[in-house]
Amino acid sequence: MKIGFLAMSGLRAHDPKLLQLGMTLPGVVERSRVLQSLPSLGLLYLAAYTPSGHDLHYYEVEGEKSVPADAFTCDLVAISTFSAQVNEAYAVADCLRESGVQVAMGGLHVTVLPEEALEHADYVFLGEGEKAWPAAVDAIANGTNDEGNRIWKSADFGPIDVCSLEVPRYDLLECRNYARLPVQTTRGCPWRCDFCASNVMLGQPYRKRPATQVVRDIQAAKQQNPHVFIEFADDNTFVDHEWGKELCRNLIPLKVKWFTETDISVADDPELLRLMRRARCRQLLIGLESPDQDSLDGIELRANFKGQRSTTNMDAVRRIQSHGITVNGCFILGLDKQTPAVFQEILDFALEAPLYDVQITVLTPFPGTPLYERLLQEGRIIEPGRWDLCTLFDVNHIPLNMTPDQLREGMYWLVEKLFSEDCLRVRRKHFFDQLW
Ligand code: B12
Ligand code: SF4
Repeated sequence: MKIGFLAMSGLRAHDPKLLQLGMTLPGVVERSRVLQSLPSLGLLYLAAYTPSGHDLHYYEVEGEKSVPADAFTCDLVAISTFSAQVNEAYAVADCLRESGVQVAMGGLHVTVLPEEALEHADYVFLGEGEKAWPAAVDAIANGTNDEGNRIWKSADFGPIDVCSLEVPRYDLLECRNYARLPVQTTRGCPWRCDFCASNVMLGQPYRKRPATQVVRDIQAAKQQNPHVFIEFADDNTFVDHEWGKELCRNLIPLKVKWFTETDISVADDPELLRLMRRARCRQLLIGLESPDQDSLDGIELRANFKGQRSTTNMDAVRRIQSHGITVNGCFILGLDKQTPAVFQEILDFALEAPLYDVQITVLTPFPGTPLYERLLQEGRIIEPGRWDLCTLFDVNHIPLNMTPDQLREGMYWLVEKLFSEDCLRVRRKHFFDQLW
């Protein structure tokens, strides 16, 4: 069969004022350029797990109108979904199916809402695809999918062993010149933040890959671009500090720069930070969520991890940055305990720490999360089912201690302050000064 792997690329946001601001603010433009250019690791894994003998192609599209003609000549197209782009993905799927192409959909959104996806896809996959996908491809190709099985559940095929994953098929990216490529070192996260969409589908504990296999994948990525920057597509890389040190020791000889997401506990371990620096870690993205203790208490449901760390977050950021690793501190706007004072408090934190990079997002009720269920029950989702608003930048809930308009206005104000030339200079100058 000719099989296409179709990624919906580009970032999503609808709020017109925010978009207008984003076009002009250097900090925002810089980061979104970087983010636009990452291929879908999930699809590259699926390609690696496709049984041999099929003709494989990777496509990136921004919407229905940009689907390349070649995709319409496939027998089967696999599409990966996030909530924010799912309506566009459904439109693309409808279009392909009208032309006789079979469509398989998987990923976070359809894992939570498979019935919705069945309206648009021939096959819907729930959870990780490494075992279900090859079985389905065989059944479709050999005409043995007799019972017309349309829903394929990862759970029916046993756990995925991340210690022996195939190399993602970076070679399918061919001549597209990606400056950054994703590599995975871990799957999942031991914590359970009530708003987090990442681990709603994994259904398996936090898993770490052997460092040697991560090295193998980076080498494969380097074959596409010897100067590639690696983005670890993890939720929380350095939970296990000893494993993290081993990983870094293995990364040092590769001389490759990298970025990852992790929790603030890395700051407790100077040896780990030194090794990360030697291994060329350029930035850690860390969910600080809010500068005040009240808002953080209770948002992590297992051990109140974020509430417990709140008072030491600023020192922790400083310790990490003093090792020459920049921190991208993420804050969520619209948490239940936040009042309109939070916008100024975030600005103060960012300037005082100071944070090299800052990411602010709006509290987003992603389907399948505890937050979504709670807000729905409380009648606080403004437009339930508006998945296109799950961008992390569009307000679709009623906060407790401010109005949706106050939340929007506060966000505009904060974006303008945080990403202005002046503020960027202050935040970044300190980082470089302390290195000398
Ligand atoms: C790296 C990353 C990005 C990258 C690359 C995205 C990409 N093209 O894949 C960039 C920076 C571009 C990005 C952008 C966005 N992201 Co993002 N991103 C991530 C991150 C950190 C890792 C994703 C990843 O690579 N995982 C590793 C791979 C191996 O796993 P996977 O993709 O889930 O694929 C597996 C299964 O899902 C399944 N599968 C997936 N697709 C299919 C299809 C078929 C047919 C089958 C059989 C199986 C299958 O099999 C795969 C292998 O096991 C996740 C966090 C997370 N844990 O998912 C957030 C995350 C996915 N992102 C999120 C969001 C909101 C976005 C944006 C919408 C933000 C925005 N405003 O634009 C955009 C949307 C991008 C787009 N155009 O669709 C949310 C999505 C929540 C949701 N329910 O929708 C997440 C969960 C972050 C969060 N905690 O909120 N993202
Ligand atoms: S620490 Fe991060 S990845 Fe882990 S559950 Fe919380 S938000 Fe999700």
